[in-house]
Amino acid sequence: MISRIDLRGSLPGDLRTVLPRAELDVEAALDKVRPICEDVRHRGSQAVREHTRVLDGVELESTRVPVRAVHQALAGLDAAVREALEESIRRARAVHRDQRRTDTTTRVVPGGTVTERWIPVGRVGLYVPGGRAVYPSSVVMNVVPAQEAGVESLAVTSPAQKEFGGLPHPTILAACALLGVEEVYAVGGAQAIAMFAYGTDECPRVDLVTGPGNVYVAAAKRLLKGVIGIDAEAGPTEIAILADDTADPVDVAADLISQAEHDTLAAAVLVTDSARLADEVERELKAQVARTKHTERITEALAGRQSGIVLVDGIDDGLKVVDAYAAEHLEIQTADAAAVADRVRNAGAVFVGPYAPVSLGDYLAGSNHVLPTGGCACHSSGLSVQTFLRGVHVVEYDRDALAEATGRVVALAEAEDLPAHGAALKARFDWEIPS
Ligand code: HSO
Ligand code: ZN
Repeated sequence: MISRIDLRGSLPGDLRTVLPRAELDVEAALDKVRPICEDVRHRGSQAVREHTRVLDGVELESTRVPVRAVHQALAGLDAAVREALEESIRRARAVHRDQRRTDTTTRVVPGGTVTERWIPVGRVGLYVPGGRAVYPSSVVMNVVPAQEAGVESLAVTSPAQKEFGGLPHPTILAACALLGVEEVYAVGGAQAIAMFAYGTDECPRVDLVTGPGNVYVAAAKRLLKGVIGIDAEAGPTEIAILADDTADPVDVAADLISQAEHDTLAAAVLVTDSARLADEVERELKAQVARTKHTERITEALAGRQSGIVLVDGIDDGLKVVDAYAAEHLEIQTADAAAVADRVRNAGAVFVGPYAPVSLGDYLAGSNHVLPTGGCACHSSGLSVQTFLRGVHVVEYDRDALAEATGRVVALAEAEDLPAHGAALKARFDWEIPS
């Protein structure tokens, strides 16, 4: 059901090849989405509506969802789900509010300062998938950091659903209402990304698009990057667990299964120095998968080459393995888990000890669940307030400070054969280089 990789004895030189990763073929989808994006660019919302009719089977009167429908969806939301979403928003806001950076001013020389000002992106478009993956929690994880960053204009789009009268899924609309987002579009796929990138008569263009989507959405984002800013490309979900003999096999198995539930390509990896735990987790996986709802999907994910149980000689070696893997989510279930977690270098998010499962982070910890996948955790961060801010340097020098800098600027400009650069300073001092 799940493969074993035995690294006891010695670790391979290149640890990154120990666990292969599942990949989406975004390149292949580019040819399909290119004409759609071009069409939307030239014909605006009419093209968006036509592609929605052909691809989603929905005839849209307008691409924009009436504000009334957004509020009606909230009125129809299950009370327990509403309460849980409200608490999820409250905790996420608390964490993301604390991420806000303050401007810094550095006095470089007397009379010369550089201030780094953090300015929110003006208008953001958030893509929310429809179909099998209906994730109101992802609406929270994208909207909250944008709002806390101070983004003034925020639009959400999600595919039109035939069974909901051509509107996006009602829990998506309800989550938007709870977050105070009233600008929502019933558009999915590449046409949604093109609508945001180029703007239409019904939807003003945005500066940045975030949010997960299928392979066509990923392809459109790759194609339109530059026209708009995009977040990282989201690959299949990954969980890695570093555990020793003290971990509970029932919990470890349940956590591996929880993320395997997302997708047949999801990766579930256990790294342990305990052969006993490995055996018990394997037994538990079999028992629990048989009892869960999405047995087939989970079985395929666990049996895939992207999942496995890795045996190592000790936690030090285990840390080397999980660092090389750079998982989207990493759980530490060892004695003194906090000390082990402190030594982790590469992971999208780290979950420490027996009472911090990834599922808590998916919904309610306050942390963000949009995290780097595919090994990108070694160079990228998850979604945060920072995603929605730009740092702008503001340079202020007075006359004396500029005079003091002129000789060096002229020397460097000449070294680069760009004398006009030096001249711009000399002109201010009647072409004399101040001494
Ligand atoms: N684990 C997913 C997020 C999610 N889980 C949404 C449930 N709903 C990627 O971090
Ligand atoms: Zn999840």
